[in-house]
Amino acid sequence: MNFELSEEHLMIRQAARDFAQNELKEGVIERDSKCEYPEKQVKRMAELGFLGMTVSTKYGGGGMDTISYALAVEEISKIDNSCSVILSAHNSLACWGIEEYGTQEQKEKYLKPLAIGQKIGAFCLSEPESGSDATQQKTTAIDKGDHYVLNGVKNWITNGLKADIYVVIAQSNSDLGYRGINAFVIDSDTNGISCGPKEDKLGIRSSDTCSVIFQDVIVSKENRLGPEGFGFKYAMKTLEGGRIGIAAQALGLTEGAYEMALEYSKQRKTFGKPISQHQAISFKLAEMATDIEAARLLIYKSASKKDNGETYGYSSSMAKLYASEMAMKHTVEAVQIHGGNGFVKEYHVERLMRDAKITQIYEGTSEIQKIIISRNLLK
Ligand code: COS
Repeated sequence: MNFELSEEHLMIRQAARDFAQNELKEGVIERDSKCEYPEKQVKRMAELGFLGMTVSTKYGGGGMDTISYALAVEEISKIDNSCSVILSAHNSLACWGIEEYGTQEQKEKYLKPLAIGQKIGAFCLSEPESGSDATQQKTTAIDKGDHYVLNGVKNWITNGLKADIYVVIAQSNSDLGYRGINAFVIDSDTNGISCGPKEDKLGIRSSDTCSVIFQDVIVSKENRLGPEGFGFKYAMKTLEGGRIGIAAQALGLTEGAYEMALEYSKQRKTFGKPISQHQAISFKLAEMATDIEAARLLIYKSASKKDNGETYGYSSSMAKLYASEMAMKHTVEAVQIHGGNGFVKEYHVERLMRDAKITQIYEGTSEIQKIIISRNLLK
């Protein structure tokens, strides 16, 4: 058992750390307040190779492993969780499945521009009535011989407004239940596709989350990903990997909050000594550090299983469950350690606390992770 990161991993971590500190920190409070999309910062992520970092080099990607990806998401999430979710959704939810299940033509046409960040990808699965129970797709993709016609509404789509390419899950034959569901790769400017307004959210406020509406959208058969009826499994496999990214996001933002709380507690004095010297505070710090380490081990283990070609869905659900729960708990504590200052935007911790909440919700709520984990135990 080796707990050491390789030289290459350390270099990637340092590059992501430098990028986050030097290029994301400035303006992060304003972007969050104004819900301003980080246009310039996303362009830089493309230039630095973070978009498409996990795509094979033969399609123009970085050819990096999942540990590298988790490290990049972790570092960026210490500062800017809107950027980290843009990166995470692009790599895990859009690129991964196209590379894994797409045809050569689909990879040439769609994966290559995604891999270099020339185009942005989004994953359209959730619907107003189908989130946790993803089998209940109401968006239809009716087979018309040489093409499908899509109708329906997708909700909570990260990168929805900015994406050039959508991966879309839709029901083609409701009599077959989940076996009638298909996955498609579609240009976002296809006739009949439109977006709802950008959602005004509690956290990750500068990322663009919106609904995507499909109205008589004609999609060629060549755009179906995987065999007929594979869409539900395509979505489930995609989410298995996506959860490693969300877990890494939860880890990174908790570390960000913890580091600030630790520093603050050494500076701030009450009753004649730094508050870190009061057991009420030092115990909180000890719990934070322990949970951060435990989450890190779960995440890296899950990433390592994925890289080694092992089954990892159970392990990525555990990592996401643990990391997102501790993120919520400890970002609240980090605000508490900062006292009144923690409630003020300029101290950054309140933003991380707001950002933490979504990690317990997207790509499967904590309750869904418990279903997946317990089913695995009981099968
Ligand atoms: N990978 C591959 N196949 C999977 C799978 C996975 N992770 N999870 C389920 N499947 C397959 C099953 O093997 C089954 O196929 P077969 O009948 O051919 O064996 C099929 O999908 C249906 O499986 P199951 O009966 O377990 O489906 P359920 O709908 O009952 O599963 C859960 C329930 C909650 C476990 C499943 O729907 C799930 O993981 N949902 C996640 C939803 C989610 O995260 N939503 C948030 C979306 S935010 S983008």
